[in-house]
Amino acid sequence: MSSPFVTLTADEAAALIQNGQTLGVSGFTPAGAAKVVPKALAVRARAEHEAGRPFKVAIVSGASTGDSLDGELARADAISWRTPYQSNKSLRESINAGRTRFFDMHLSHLPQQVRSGFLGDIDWTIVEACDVSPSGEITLTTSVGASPTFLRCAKKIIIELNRFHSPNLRGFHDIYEPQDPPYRQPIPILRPSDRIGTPTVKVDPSKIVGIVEGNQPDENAGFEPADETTERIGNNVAEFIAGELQAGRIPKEFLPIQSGVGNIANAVLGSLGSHPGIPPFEMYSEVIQDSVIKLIRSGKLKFATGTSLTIAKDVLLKFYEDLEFFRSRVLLRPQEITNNPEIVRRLGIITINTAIEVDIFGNINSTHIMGSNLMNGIGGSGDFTRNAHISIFTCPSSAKGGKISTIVPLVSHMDHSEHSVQVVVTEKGVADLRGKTPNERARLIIEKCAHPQFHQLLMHYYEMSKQGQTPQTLSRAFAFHEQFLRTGDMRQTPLG
Ligand code: 0RQ
Repeated sequence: MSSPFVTLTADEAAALIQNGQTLGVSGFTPAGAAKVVPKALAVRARAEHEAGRPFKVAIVSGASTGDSLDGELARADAISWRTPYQSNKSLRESINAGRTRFFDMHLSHLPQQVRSGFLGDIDWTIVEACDVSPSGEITLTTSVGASPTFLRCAKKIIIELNRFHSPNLRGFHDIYEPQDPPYRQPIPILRPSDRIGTPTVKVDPSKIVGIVEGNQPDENAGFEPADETTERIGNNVAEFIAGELQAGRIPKEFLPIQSGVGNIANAVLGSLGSHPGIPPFEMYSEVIQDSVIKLIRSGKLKFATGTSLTIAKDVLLKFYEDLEFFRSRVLLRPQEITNNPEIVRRLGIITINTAIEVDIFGNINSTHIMGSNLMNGIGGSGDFTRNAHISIFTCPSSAKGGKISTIVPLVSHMDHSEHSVQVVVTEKGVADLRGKTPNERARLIIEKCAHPQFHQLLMHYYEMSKQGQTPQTLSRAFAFHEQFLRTGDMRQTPLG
């Protein structure tokens, strides 16, 4: 059947979008992100600016996107405000310079906040798809993110039909949008592999203004091979989990794993895969990375569900070659479902996320450098951590060539409080904080996780503060950070 939809060029689609409008875009990481229309929109924004006219749009996505979206639009100074997560250098600069308003939020919250109108109207949604039926059934590509909600709530829809992706992806998505309170029902996922929704997103076809055809791979950056530090962190996590299993604190049937994004997360999964004390397992996570695909092929991972398939181009091409092998082993869901607190708590997920810094009481900063500058955002780490069976945070014990201690007296920004954080792991060791008082936590974190270069300084701080339930010397709590900002090195921090 021929398509009833108008075909547009990327420039024609971009010309429809007006200054001041809000766009809900597909993408969770660069996987499945809209690519060609945002790039054309950046060109349009530059032309408008040159003509002396204002042109900025608001961007709401699933999470981060690719450089064609966040990067091009930020460099064109075309993003008025942005939520909920980003990881693009140009956009980060624009946010930290105050040119783009950014507010962070837990990723599971986003779709409900959009539906409730907290973020205003969504004028357009631009969603990447691998197939659109004449009746408006959309098969998404390598991510689901918040696209089902954008597609339902937006006034108008532009589809990027990306021929790079296999049209046979139909069946890899499980689309389910919960009803909003007070009509919400229990979400009926009892096992990671349960399917509860539909394979496609059904929209009112009259809202589809046009289809832009393209053929572009996702713009995922590859991973660094595991180095000594990330490998040690990975091994420490695997040893800890294997020990918990042996001690009976994780049931013998094992529990699903969630793992964040990045090089450390990739190395941790590699270590879990090769540890003989860890049985074949399942993942209930948000991002499915390269290492996950490797583990599925090896048989160590039985099933993985997430909201994005964030894998390198060559890994994705091989995935498409073996699509039938993966059909029963990989499932993509909306971020509202992968990150849903109800399900995380019900399934008893073991969560593993990354910190920028950790304080001696177990509070975590995942988002800010030296208290002020945004790195990426909280992502799904809060959704998972707060509701985990066991919540683990990892980071190297030092950063910037040893000049920064990631273990500090008090975090310079707090994303996850000591009440949600159970285990801290660096390449030096594991601090199991469960059942420990703040005083016990402080000694344990310094002893097990801090870099030896900072042991003495941290112990000095702890000893000089030793009073009350949570010992703290308020006037020196940020002495490490102040010293870094003054000299570029925390190692000679004066504590007085
Ligand atoms: O700097 O980029 O200049 O080299 O921060 O650090 O060690 O390379 O680690 O890439 O895994 O990122 C927390 C940011 C870690 C990430 C964070 C500097 C360091 C380096 C990056 P360079 P690494 P990663 C999943 C769930 C969000 C929360 C989460 C993240 C750069 O994992 O955004 O897990 N997480 N969400 O040198 C100054 C410190 C530093 C520091 C590191 N203490 N002070 N700089 N760096 N520690 C995400 C989703 O939901 C989609």
